[in-house]
Amino acid sequence: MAKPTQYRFCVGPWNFSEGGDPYGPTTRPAKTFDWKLAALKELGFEAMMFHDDDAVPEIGTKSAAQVLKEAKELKKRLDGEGIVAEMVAPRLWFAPETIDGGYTSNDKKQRRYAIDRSKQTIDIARELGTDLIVLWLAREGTYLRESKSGARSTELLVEALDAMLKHDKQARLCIEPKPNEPMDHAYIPTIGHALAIAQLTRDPKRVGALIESAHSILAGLDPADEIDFAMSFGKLWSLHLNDQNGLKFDQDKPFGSANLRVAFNQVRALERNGYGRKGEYVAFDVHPFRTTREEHFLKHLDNSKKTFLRLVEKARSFPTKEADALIADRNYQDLDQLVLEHLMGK
Ligand code: XUL
Ligand code: MN
Repeated sequence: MAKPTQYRFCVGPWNFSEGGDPYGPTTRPAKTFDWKLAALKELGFEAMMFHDDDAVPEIGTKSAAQVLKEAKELKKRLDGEGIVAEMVAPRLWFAPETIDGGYTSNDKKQRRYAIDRSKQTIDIARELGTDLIVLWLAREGTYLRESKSGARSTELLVEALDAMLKHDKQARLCIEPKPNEPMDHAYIPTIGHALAIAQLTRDPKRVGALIESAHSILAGLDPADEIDFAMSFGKLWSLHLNDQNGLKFDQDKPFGSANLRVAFNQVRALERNGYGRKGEYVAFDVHPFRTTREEHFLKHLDNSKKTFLRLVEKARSFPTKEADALIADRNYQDLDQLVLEHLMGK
């Protein structure tokens, strides 16, 4: 039997968020990068994930040479703290050039911008010592179905992925699907879509996926099934655990906060497929509740990690023999109760 996985944890600077939402201003003061780095270490996280402009702030105002210089400096800073850069993701939803999407924009100049910025992200990742590029395809979709062609958009997405694969022969592209928000409909809404589009690219082996629990739930799916499916292809290269209370806006709640059983089943899926054995990190893409006081700023991260580790224990101590006997007897009624009793504990 394989040795139990020692999970390693990751978080992004955006997860120390200040409580602003579309209806109101921030509720906590912004923290510096150094503060976040120290906090992450204190909480026992070993890696940080970055958007291109988390790694190099105000990236749009800097020359290519300056961007690489700052990426190098960041790498030194991270090395000094013993923190790994897990991935870099191009932020293709903020700039005026990406108002109509990046790779699938109807404007050719804007598509060019998106591809160039993605290539620069790959260059930053190389400086930071990671080959993992995460693509959350935020605005690659429509507000209005008739405004873009789905067929043409699929072609354009493949062109963009190919351009990135060609730019660097080592880079691995990790698609993070989400079915909606900010768009009405996104073009890569599920893991199935991500893995299918990989097959149309020039190097399918280097196109994989990142599952975010909340995004699967927003697609009406069980994230545990998404994990099993991606891992059957050997293509789950990163993970954003969090929680989501039904089909609403993307909530990024602490892991297990809305549905402990759904969280438990995600952990079981990770365990049975050996997630983490090839060095993959468990990242928590969680945010503090808006009402969170400054002195409780880090609780959502610490609590997500605690819950995850408790659920690992629950997955490892699950009474498998008893469950197997109930399954053989088609006694799903008692199987259901067995799961509940196990989660509730004595
Ligand atoms: C958006 C989301 C992003 C990605 C990285 O819903 O999850 O933060 O994880 O771009
Ligand atoms: Mn995410």
